[in-house]
Amino acid sequence: MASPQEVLTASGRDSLTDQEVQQFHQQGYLILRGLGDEDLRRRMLHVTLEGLHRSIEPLEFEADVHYPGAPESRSVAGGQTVRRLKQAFSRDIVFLEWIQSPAILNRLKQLLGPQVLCPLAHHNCIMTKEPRFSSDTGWHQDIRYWSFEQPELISVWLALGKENLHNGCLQVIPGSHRVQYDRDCFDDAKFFRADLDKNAPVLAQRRAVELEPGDVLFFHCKTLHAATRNYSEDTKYSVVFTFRSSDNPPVPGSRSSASAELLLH
Ligand SMILES: O=C(O)CCC(=O)C(=O)O
Repeated sequence: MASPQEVLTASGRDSLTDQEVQQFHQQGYLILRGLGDEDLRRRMLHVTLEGLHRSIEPLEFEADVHYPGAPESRSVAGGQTVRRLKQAFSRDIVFLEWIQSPAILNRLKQLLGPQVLCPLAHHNCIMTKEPRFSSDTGWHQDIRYWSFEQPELISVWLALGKENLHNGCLQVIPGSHRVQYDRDCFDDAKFFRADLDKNAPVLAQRRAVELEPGDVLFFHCKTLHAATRNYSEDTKYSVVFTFRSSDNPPVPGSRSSASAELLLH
């Protein structure tokens, strides 16, 4: 469970307090309660359910990732279970409205600087976690496959419904974004190894990011995080985007530079 000091309530403000800014920099994540505008949240959920119902591409399937618990291929039982509705921005204007709302953009500016961009190459999706055929995502840092001049990006995660340990909420390691871990702490796929004795004290610090509908998590691209499969009866839905400052461009020729970016106003 997140401790009370880590849980802050938006309380009508459209900015972070100094304490919240400091907390983000120290912990590498920040939970903000009730930040998602209720009308926008409902519209995003509607677009999500519609996208699933009509199988609107591009989709990522659980079977594509080969994580523990995932169906072996798209053709076996559960093989058509969707893991992500990709390209969220191309699905409905509501996602742009959400990230451009002062509640989000003002806070990002406080953390990243006056000019904020949203790379479309990363996240830009709705994560769906189905009860029966979802998978375990191992401990990792999102920056592992991203290429920017500096490892300084922030992801914003909006809970469209409840998120808890039972349905596979995110878990994070506070302060891990400030630590340089040895290369051998990670496996070949750059997952932080849970089977390694020397990683045990790090993983013992895990915190569950339990969210109510409309709660938002800001987290740093080097923050170690993981999530289990969904053990509940209901699907979990979360909207995720990533942001950078204008002085931290993607490395030319990398996958991070291969897609357009939104300059936010
Ligand atoms: O919800 C999950 O299973 C984890 C998602 C995640 O960590 C990611 O996509 O980077």
